[in-house]
Amino acid sequence: MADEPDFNAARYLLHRHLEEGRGEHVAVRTAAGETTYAGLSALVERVAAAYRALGLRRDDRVMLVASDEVPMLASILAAFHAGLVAVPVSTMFTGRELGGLMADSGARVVVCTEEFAEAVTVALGSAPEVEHVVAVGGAGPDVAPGTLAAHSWENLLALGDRALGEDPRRGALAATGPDSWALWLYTSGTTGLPKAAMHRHASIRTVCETYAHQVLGITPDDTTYSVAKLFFAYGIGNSLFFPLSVGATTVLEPRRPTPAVVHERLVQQRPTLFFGVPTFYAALVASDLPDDAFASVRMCASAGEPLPAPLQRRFTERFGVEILDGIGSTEALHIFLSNSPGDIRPGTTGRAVPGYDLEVRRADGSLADVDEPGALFVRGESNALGYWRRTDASRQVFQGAWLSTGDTYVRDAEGYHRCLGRNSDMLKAGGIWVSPAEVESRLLEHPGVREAAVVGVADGDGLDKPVAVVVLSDDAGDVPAADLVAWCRDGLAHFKAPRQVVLVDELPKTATGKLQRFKVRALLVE
Ligand code: 3SK
Repeated sequence: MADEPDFNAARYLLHRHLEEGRGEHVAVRTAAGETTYAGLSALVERVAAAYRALGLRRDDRVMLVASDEVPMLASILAAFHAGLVAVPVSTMFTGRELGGLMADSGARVVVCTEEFAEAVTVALGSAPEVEHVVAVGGAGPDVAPGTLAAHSWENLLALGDRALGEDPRRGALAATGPDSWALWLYTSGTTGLPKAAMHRHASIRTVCETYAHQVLGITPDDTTYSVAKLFFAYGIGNSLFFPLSVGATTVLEPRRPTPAVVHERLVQQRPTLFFGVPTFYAALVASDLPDDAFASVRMCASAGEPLPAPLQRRFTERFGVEILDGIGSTEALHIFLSNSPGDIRPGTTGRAVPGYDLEVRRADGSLADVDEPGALFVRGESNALGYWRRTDASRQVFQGAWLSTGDTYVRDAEGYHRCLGRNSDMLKAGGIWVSPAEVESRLLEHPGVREAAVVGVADGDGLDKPVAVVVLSDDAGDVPAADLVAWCRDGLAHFKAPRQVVLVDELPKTATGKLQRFKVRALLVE
């Protein structure tokens, strides 16, 4: 890409549509109304100018703890526009978990919507480098006087207007290149500890031009709707990058997705592309939504964890729309292996997305044969640059141009891939990484717990959920299993908490005292 010195994702996704005559096309639809490409472009310029007026410089981080609404979308695009790094983080984290990410990222600005003000207040206690907090909506976080500057969203926009009035160059697009940092996304995948995968401006274009354009065949006439939120790699692709890359429309919904909420959006906004995860498709099949609820949708996509074939069949029989199952990763930014329209093999994750190369490797690094299980590696232009401040983990996962996905796969003679599970103990719940070690250490903080082991156990739909097996301390007395579930929900993001705690007298171990997780799993499925 040496022949392309300038590339800015905000221009690619947004401003260029004005030059190409799509300024009046609707970019975003919410329950509250519509925003055109021209309106969004002007808003992004104001926010970018405000960031500069706050003193932010190239590559400074802007953390977003926000629900899916226009300010969240505009804040991300404004970070790209101004040459800053957008760091959207999960709104499911506790204040303590968020504080760890804030401190790790070195963010100078945090933008937060009102629902998360309390968690951000706690988080700020461990993040002394944050200088500005922007509150969207009602009351913002509690900020001790003299520690940092608190702004409302309206004040930020007014600051942007003043900055633009004084010097219009404050609104100029930063002279970024394809390799400039654009986006850091925290993931617990592969090694269990949250770490920021650092993505370039060019990677954003890559995921659009590969999966979105060549597999989904997205066009300006599409309207996208994703139950995965913007802070996920899956969600930011579905709800921001893909629709805006072609001048289409995105539907944003700030509320937690439930079948009823999704139904409202389906009826009111008539999306044509729907993005879900297997757990959510299972909830939709179990819901009382009318069979024509998906009438406007031409294609559904699924990722996060393998979609069981019976669930896929039940969904399509009931709602009349096909689901394309695929797999991506935060490190690869989006989906690199997927089924395609007209070429769906239920129970498989399909074939390599055009633009990506896949290898199934044996433990010694040689290529596995057809039908022989091995570790899945992917090579593609959207692979992250590495993890921020995690050299060991980066070297383990990013191996030259290849990325170790951490998944065990088998490929058949026609190139269709089937997931056999993880190479490690990590598990996914509802498509989100859960580190058993993190849940176990929360359980061990309980005064009544002596030992704990957490594993994934398939539910009735064949989807893994965390379940804990616990040995109580001798003097613990009566500790009900439900109290231990509540203890985890108190101290961890809810999706990480075990759905069930089973009390046992001892954990299965080897002669040398090593936990035998396969035996723990066997205990639970007996
Ligand atoms: O988990 C996945 O399959 C996925 C898909 C797209 C983007 C990010 C992720 C983690």
